[in-house]
Amino acid sequence: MLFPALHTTPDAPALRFGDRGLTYGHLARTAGALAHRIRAGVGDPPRVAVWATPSLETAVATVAALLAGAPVVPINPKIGHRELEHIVTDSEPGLVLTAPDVTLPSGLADVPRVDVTLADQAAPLTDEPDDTTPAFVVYTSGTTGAPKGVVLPRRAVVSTLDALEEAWQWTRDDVLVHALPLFHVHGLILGVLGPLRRGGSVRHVGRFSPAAVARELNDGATMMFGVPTMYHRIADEVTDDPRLAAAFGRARLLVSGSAALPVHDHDRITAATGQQVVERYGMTETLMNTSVRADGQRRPGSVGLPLRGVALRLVDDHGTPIDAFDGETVGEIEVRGPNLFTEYLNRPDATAEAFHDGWFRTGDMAVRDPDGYVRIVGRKATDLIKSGGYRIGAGEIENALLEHPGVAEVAVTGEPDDDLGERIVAWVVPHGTPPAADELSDHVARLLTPHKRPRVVRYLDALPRNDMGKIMKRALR
Ligand code: MCA
Ligand code: AMP
Repeated sequence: MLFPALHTTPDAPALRFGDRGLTYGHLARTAGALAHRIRAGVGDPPRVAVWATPSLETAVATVAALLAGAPVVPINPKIGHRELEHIVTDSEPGLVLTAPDVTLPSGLADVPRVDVTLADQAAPLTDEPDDTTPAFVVYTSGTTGAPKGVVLPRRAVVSTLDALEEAWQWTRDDVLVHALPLFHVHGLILGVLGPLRRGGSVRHVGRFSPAAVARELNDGATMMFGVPTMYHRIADEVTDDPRLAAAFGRARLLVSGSAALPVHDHDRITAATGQQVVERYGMTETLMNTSVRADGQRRPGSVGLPLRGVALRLVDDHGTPIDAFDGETVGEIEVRGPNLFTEYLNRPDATAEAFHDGWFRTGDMAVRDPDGYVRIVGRKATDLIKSGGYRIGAGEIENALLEHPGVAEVAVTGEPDDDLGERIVAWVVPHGTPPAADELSDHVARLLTPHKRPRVVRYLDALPRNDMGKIMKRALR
């Protein structure tokens, strides 16, 4: 059973989005009724798309689909038409679940729509499927090509959330606050299903601002989840605002993930609030791998120890395991455990390539301290960019830009950015008169999604290439 509190504590608060909330009893009835509709309507394969606005309806739709045993494909509500077409064709959802007031894009016109209503109708909960059943298909970028659908079984969700219960001493008394998008692992699986599995509650504040999060921390919230960009903005503001700093000082736990939180931001937050932010490290394919424990030593720049059930090793360039715990020897992180995905949907080739002797190759480079603490020092692939905590492949942006008539050649790179971690830069050899930077940026936003748009466009007469004709991206930096 994924969410025991649906059966045991009907009067306890479960979800709050702005000023709308649901108790566990109300959630059980609403999601129970929706689960019956999903089972009756979904067909085969039984996947459902969820139009993942930051709303109660998204949370209810997700819980209902999980109760029904229909894997959820969360869709970014700002998605562009090319990316949507790919996801719909690849995942073949039998239904799309959405809040009632939404106009869906034409790319979903052929998928039967079910409006999620919060009417308090009585419906018995269905029997839940077993642990190997897929719970989610989450689309995430690779270095080349279109995003891949990561198939996550229920077992992965359960094992990750229960390992975090232990690491963070996470209980039903915790009230989580965040402003994360609900179409990725961080906001949806950790940030909504996490509290529901514990029997606690989540308050989503909508658009992120330090003030909105602080209001909830002053009003009983105990934990915050965020990406480093959010903590960077918090660090900027708490430094000059003692009242804001006091609100963050009140939290039981501030957790950062999805990208590295720079030591400078750790230090500024600690100086102003007395809090030491806890970092955890995960991936769409692996859910959570490591974390600093609530009762463990906080060490800025470190993502802590492997979580319960997770085996982690470092390997060298030849794939040979590295024994060193010396804080110096760098290797690629490989992981194994019940937290892992089962496959990339429709991509046996990519699935096979992602594993090495049964271990998942993360592409993240790290060192281990003598006490086992893991420190991530970089990534193997320069063509994966992390901007605002979103993973973005250079290749998909290059392909999108090449569709613009004003672009003859292009290379996309990530450049250090204080706020976003990395910003997307497009190096363009124009075809005729160079198009305005905004035009190229809007082109990518329309085709793919706004967070994949280049923030900087630089024009060149030619791209640097080696003797084989391959673009030398390092020469662009
Ligand atoms: C901007 N906008 C546009 C355009 N430009 N819309 C259309 N066309 C354009 N050209 C819109 C955006 O959609 C957005 O709307 C608003 O204008 C501001 O956009 P932007 O500047 O991109 O926002 P930002 O200030 O850069 O956002 C920072 C952020 C965001 C809030 C931190 O990056 C964010 O939410 N990041 C979270 C990423 C995340 O959850 N990653 C988890 C991956 P609006 O504001 O209305 O949206 S899962 C994972 O990584 C693993 C498992 C893990 O370890 O967690
Ligand atoms: P995604 O698949 O979008 O979930 O991105 C996963 C990637 O985010 C990982 O492979 C890491 O490169 C990065 N990541 C997640 N958490 C952290 C962290 N705490 N520190 C550094 N990198 C992180």
